[in-house]
Amino acid sequence: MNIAEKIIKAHLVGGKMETGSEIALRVDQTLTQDATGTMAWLQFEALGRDSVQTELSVSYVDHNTLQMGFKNPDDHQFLRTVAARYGAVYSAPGTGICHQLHLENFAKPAKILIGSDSHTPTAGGIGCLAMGAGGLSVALSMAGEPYTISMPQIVEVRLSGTLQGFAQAKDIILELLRLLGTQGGVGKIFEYTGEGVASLSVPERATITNMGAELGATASLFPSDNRTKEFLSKMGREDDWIFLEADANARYDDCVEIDLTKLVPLAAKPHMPDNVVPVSELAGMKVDQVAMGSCTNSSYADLKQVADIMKGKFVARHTDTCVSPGSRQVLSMLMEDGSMTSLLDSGVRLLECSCGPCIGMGSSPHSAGVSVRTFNRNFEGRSGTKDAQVYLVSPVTAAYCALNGCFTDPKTWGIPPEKPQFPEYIPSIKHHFSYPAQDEEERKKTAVLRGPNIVALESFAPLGAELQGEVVLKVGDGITTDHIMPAGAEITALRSNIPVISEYVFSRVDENFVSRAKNMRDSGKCGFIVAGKNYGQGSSREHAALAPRHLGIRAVMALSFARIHRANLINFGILPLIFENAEDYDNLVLGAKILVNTLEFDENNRAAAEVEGLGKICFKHDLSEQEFQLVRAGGLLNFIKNRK
Ligand code: MIC
Ligand code: SF4
Repeated sequence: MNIAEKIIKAHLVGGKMETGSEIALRVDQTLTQDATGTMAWLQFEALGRDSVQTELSVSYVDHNTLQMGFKNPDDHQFLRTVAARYGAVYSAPGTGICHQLHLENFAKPAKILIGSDSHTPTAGGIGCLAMGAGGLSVALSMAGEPYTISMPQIVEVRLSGTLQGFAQAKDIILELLRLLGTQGGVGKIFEYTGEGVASLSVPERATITNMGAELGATASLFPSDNRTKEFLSKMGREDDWIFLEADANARYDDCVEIDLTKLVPLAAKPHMPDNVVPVSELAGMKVDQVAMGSCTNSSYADLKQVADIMKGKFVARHTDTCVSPGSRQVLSMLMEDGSMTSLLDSGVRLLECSCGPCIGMGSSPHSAGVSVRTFNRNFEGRSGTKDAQVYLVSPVTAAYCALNGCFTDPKTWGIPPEKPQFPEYIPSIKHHFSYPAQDEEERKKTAVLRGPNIVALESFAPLGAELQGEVVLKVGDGITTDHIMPAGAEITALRSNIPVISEYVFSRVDENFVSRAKNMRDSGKCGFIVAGKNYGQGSSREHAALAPRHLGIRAVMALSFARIHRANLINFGILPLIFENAEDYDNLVLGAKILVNTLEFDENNRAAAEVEGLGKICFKHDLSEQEFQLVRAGGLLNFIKNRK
């Protein structure tokens, strides 16, 4: 068996391990973050459990840490008290980014982790099968329900040789994105093998597994070997280590080979993570901003290397350069060895240990600015500046951009920096987490505090026999959840208030969408969205399904869907329908009047719609029996309540 099969087998509570068939998995750990976590916790409460049922659940605050009014602080207070009430660990704002913190403090080899964030697979760097999911799916995991997915294909990524020169772990995953594209990982787990694996430390591996999310992959996995043991013991967690490797004769569904010796520094150009070219091709381009950090590249080693390169030199005057360390642990280590002083002396601005600029929480580039980032996403507008041009690179490349004020050819960079040795763990970090009382009776005394920003959940009607309405929006390929439900400081602060955040759905794509959808809904009809390929790629934010559902959207008709978003649509009772004939996508225009008879869905996963003036259009739907029941019930919460 390969590693994925070993972990899945040990957690399988339903279904067969055959590619494509539905499997149910026991969940060991969950993580939530504030932007998706308030909803997840409200949903958990609605499930009526007295305690979380997992080995460990952690509630992180890292996305909306700005406190420019009551909204985010209300969310933080709710998350702190709800964690104490139901038995989760709480990580306060400023402690760090959920994925970096989880890797350092909690992730374990051979466990299953489900997180309400698409970059949860970061923990695959330590040999943990970690998957991103919508908040409601995570709420269910916290309530002790198994997590259901269709059995992915397991793809081997064989790394030969070792990295040379200025190439870094980031360049490995950028190369994979160049080769496979943002849809190349849908329905797949990538498992890393080969001699190159041993040359990579856990944080380097985590950079790679983190950005597997940009391939659309379900998860990415590294073995748990001596490097893993070394990392865990440096983190004071040697006892959490176990050996985990694929069998010598393990089988994989497919194989991709990457020769590490051939890799050069790469960059993803605007506005997609798979738009990858060698950095040398960009030489001469002026850089207005450099931002270092995010859950992809904010480890000690990442930032230490940057500090080593910058030592005694200065950031170009026109290049606004900032760093957000991944955790307090990382920050303390950088302070202790003097690296932080040298970064600050070079002119780097120090931001809080949080997501920050990655999700448009401050440090947006100026209009039309070129921003070079060590992050994982460069979708249009995500930085908070609509016409910014965002490039994704490794920390070393970012450092040279900051010093030179422009992209330069790596051949001119001189001698590559040494790989830093990982310092010893700083035990005081433990004090930054709040651990719940052991005793359930004690926990029950905790009052869950809800400020006005926390708005109660809405309940949705079940699916009727007929869905009648109109196409209220037509979009093309590659629509991301950032297009559907934009991020940024003001909008993300509304994540706990669905009626209000719904006003922003598709606001950057079509400013009349909301009023069209509401008119349709208020006239008692359904809204339909027509979309191209990979609809809903990117973030796990369920608001991209929940808010459209609030606006009366009952089906999305697309050429294909991204995995997590598809699950979110189903969780909130929206039908994901796939065009049987691609030409029908062209024929179905804005305003088309549609009637879907939901009783006519047949066992061959086919559905049909009657379109005025066009006749019958056929759709496929790949809903399992259970998923279909969820949609029928009007969503997962209704389904669970009915089951009771
Ligand atoms: C992101 O990177 O887009 C986010 C913000 O972390 C999201 C979660 C969210 O929207 O809150 C993600 O990737 O899942
Ligand atoms: Fe935070 Fe950015 Fe990572 Fe999302 S991708 S978890 S916003 S750092």
